[in-house]
Amino acid sequence: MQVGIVGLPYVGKTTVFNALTGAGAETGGFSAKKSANVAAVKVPDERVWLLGEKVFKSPKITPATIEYLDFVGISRGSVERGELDRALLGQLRDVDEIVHVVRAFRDESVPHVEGSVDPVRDIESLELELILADAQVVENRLSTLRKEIQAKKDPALERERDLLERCREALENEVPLRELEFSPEEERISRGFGFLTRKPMLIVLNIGEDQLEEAEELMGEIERFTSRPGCAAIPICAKLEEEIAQLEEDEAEEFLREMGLGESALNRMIKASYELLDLITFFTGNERETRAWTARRGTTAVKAAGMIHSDMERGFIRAEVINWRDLLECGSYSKARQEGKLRIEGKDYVVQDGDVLLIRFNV
Ligand SMILES: Nc1nc2c(ncn2[C@@H]2O[C@H](COP(=O)(O)OP(=O)(O)O)[C@@H](O)[C@H]2O)c(=O)[nH]1
Ligand SMILES: [Mg+2]
Repeated sequence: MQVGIVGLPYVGKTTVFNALTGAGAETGGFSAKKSANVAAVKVPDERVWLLGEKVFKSPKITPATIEYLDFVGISRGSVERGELDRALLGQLRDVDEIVHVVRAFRDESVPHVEGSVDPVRDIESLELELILADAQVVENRLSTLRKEIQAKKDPALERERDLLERCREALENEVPLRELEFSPEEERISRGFGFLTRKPMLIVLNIGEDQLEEAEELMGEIERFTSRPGCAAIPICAKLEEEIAQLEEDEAEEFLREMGLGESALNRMIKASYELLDLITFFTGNERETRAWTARRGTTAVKAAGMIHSDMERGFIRAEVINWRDLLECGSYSKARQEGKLRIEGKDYVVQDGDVLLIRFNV
């Protein structure tokens, strides 16, 4: 899974990125480079470690990962001025989710491109840039599509045109595409365009250390954005979390407790991302490797098999399924089987969060 971090310049995008990944990328100052910083983080999930160490006893344990991409700043007018280059936009169109970092911290030494700190205005300006970027894609496709339809009447092309006309109307009214209802076919077509405003968006309100007490109030001020379909928000004190990311695990826990922060930014962001994307985790294991997999809720056993190996999808016979906790209690597959705790499921079985799957297949 890929998550793209966007926002105005100097709002703390790279600081958030460092807090999440511990990558230590350079913060402050306009980055001259056009490409995004990229780093993968392991999804913190004790279940895969428990299964790996106590049940499968495999030398290799592979947690799920999320790749974070830290983009250069987008400011008001960026799209119109053609500042976002093709490669960058292309990269952004491929991400599964957008994290929009919004500045709430006050610090005279850090410039603000709009001259003042105003989260509501900044959320609106960035959203408008994303809307304009999508509108360009829609316009370009519509103009070639019209010619294609003139040359050859094709119902599939007409359906695509109708969809894009609807998109255009929404974007003209500054409505993000997230808010439109698409049929499964429309969803498939729209996915090919990688519309930025169709992607789920997590707003990260970057608050200062001195604003921890005000966090709830500050979140309240942006509620009308965060309560929209496909949106969510969390407050993060990025600068503090960046420092925490440099600490050893037990030191970090101690520090978080002292500051009254509870969970780390990484944990909170990953949880929020999973909820927003409606993701679940399932597991596989044998004597060689224990592994966590991320899938959309509603994924069927045969599709889950396909994530592991295409042969498993093609030759799918059945899945043997057990909840991770039950397997941990039994201690082994053979014990679980003896106790009748392994369920036999067919290819349409909807995989549940925490399932351990053993796929039987034949090719
Ligand atoms: N005081 C304060 N400064 C911050 C905070 N987050 C980021 N900064 C500073 O703001 C500047 C810009 O941060 P950076 O992460 O590079 O922003 P980006 O341009 O959005 O990637 C850096 O000097 C950071 O140290 C914060 O929560 N509080
Ligand atoms: Mg940066």
